[in-house]
Amino acid sequence: MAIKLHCFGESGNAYKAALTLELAGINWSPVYVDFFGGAARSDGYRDLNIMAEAPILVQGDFSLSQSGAIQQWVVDQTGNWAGSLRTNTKCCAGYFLTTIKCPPKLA
Ligand SMILES: N[C@@H](CCC(=O)N[C@@H](CS)C(=O)NCC(=O)O)C(=O)O
Repeated sequence: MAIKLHCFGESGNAYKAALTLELAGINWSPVYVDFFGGAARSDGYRDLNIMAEAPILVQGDFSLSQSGAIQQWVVDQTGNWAGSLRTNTKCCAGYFLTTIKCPPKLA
């Protein structure tokens, strides 16, 4: 079933999801959201995504918002870009340390 990503070019979050779909070799197509024209605030779009955000991935009755969740979905579907446990652990640790702004001694 066709995979659509509701997105717009200026959105880094949409780009993140689109790039992952593309690099994983998934057959998908974009649906342009006229974000700056207020399309994401329309009732129709809110029916699709109650948070009124882009991107959102739609495949038939299935829909998924949040660029990170879309990336994980791509990994789950394809096994591509999963990385190794070791790399992922390092990434998570790095993210955690930079996010909580550890004192330099701990980081
Ligand atoms: N956590 C979300 C954030 C998505 C997001 O904030 N998208 C922006 C466009 S880049 C948006 O739609 N914002 C809604 C608004 O500002 O009203 C994700 O990663 O997908």
